[in-house]
Amino acid sequence: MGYGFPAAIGAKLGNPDADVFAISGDGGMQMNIQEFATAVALEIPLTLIVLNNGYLGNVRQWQQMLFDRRYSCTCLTYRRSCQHNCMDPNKKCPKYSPDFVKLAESYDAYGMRITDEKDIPKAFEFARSHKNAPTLLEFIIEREANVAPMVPVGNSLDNMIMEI
Ligand SMILES: Cc1ncc(C[n+]2csc(CCOP(=O)(O)OP(=O)(O)O)c2C)c(N)n1
Ligand SMILES: [Mg+2]
Repeated sequence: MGYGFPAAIGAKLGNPDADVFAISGDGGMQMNIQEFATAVALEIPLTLIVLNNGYLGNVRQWQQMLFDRRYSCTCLTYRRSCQHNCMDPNKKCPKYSPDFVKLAESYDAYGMRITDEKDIPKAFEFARSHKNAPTLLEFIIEREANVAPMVPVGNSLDNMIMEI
């Protein structure tokens, strides 16, 4: 986590003629978000693709599948005043936490939020049009979508779950 953005800066510096894309979750993106300062200062046109499910999803998936959906420290829209045993990821949640578009713009970079598949081509055109600063494309995705394979806690690779 957090490796993609700085690695993409290095990739673009080493290959200035290549189009460089970094793909990250919303949690991973925040682990080195300060590298916006570097990319903006060096006028590096990267495309940052953030898949935003509002969770540290990989860990939430364990809690969901193996611990009866007892979510702990994985919901990125959690607030202290939330119901302790919240089971509804969409109920009264803050809409954006953080607002990645504002965050990108606050660094003098570009940002766009995509909530509809039909806007994907427009989003990449938006990114491609910027030649002197990074563009963050925030894709809002299904909150509780899961991924395979996964290794259950305390198990060996032999017990990997291959299908969700
Ligand atoms: C530096 C670091 N800290 C913690 C982890 C453990 N970890 C693996 S996936 C994950 C959550 C990732 O969340 P996000 O980036 O939002 O992606 P998602 O799983 O939601 O798609 C965590 C905390 C890690 N891999 N690397
Ligand atoms: Mg996530």
